[in-house]
Amino acid sequence: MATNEELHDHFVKLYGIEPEVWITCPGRVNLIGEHIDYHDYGVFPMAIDASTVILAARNSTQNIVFSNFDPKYSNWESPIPCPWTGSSSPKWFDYLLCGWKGILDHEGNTEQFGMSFLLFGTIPPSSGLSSSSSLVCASALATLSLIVQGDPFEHISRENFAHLCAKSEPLIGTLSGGMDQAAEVLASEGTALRIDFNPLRSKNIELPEDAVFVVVHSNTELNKGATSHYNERVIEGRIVAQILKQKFSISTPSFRLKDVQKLSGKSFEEILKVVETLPEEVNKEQVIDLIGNDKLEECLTENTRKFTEFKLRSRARHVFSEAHRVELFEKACSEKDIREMGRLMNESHRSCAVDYECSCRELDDICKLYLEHGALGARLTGAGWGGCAVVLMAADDVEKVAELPSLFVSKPAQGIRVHRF
Ligand code: ADP
Ligand code: NG1
Ligand code: MG
Repeated sequence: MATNEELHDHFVKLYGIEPEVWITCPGRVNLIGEHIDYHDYGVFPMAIDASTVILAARNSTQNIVFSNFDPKYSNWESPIPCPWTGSSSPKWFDYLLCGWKGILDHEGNTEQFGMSFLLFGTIPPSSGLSSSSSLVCASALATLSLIVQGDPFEHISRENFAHLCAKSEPLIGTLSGGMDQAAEVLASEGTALRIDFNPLRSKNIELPEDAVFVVVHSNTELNKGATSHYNERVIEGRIVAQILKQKFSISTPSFRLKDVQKLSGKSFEEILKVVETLPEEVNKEQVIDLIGNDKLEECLTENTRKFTEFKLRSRARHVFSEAHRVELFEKACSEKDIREMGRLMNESHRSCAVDYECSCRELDDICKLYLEHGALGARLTGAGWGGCAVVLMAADDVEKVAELPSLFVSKPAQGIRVHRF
């Protein structure tokens, strides 16, 4: 763990100039609402203490330079103008370039300028605690803070900044939703968040005092930018949306399931019944028979055109039932009913594991172990296929899991912030 002084001295030694700004951006743990943000359904995360720090300054060279305090990540450098527009096999610096590009595009008439960044991160990477978005948001705020004077959030609202970061991260190839950037930008210390999309908005939520959330690593990782699992799920959901629009004679260009449900006027219970009539495993030709080639093309992107096999019924069952559980979780939370919160987390994990197939043996085992030791609920958090679980314990029972492996006990942390030297 580097101290603030060490980071400052490292920056000065590396670049021969003083840092101008210090950015701190938290990671997040999602308590419930997995794989539904890209369908615009509301989610329930909180920011965590583990964070990304970026020290940054304009330099007098014509270069953009990124260094990492952790020597396992090599330095990256480019002369300006840097032609970067995205990456299909992202390296660590590509996440910084997403944030940098998002701000320059937003600012419109700002020319590229030489700048030096030093990054130090304590969020376990590829573990569902959203280290990736923390890099994107920290880089965006570092860039913006070098362009504008004073408080950058007087220049752009936190909501618009989070939205901009969410639009920028897909430049590394994932068709992500906006949960992570919103959680990391909008969080207030001491409260979890209910986040809704389109338009982006958030509510601070007090967690029951007797609820303790423990984050546990399954000792497996998944780099989402390097695999196609995540995008496969997004495309499957879009195909379901096209089928349901046809079924309900709905006319909208949107292929997000929340829009389809809203326009159908159906409740969660009603739409879940319709879901049971969908086909389960289909190939590309069968999808074309169902919705036509044009509608399928609307769903696909350059890097997802190669997909040939899709699962529909179980994926849709997960999305609608998970969106419903977020509503029920918020209600249980307001009633301080931690048993019900735990039950919903267990249901969420089951749905992720069985219907969405985004768990893995190690995550299932960790959840089971905690439940056997008195946890009220345990589920994977983030995209899954490895990474972390979040466990709900009654405060009085925490000692029952004292001997078990854990990463940290999580308290809701503060969102992204900037300090000027
Ligand atoms: P996560 O669930 O943590 O967001 P992702 O797969 O989306 O997982 O992103 C992980 C990637 O983010 C890593 O492969 C790495 O490129 C980058 N990353 C995360 N933390 C750091 C760090 N401290 N230093 C450099 N790169 C990092
Ligand atoms: P992680 O696992 O933190 O990369 C991803 C997505 C979220 C959301 C969750 C699943 C990105 C930036 N984040 O999180 O938008 O869809 O998976 O709920 O891709
Ligand atoms: Mg990520």
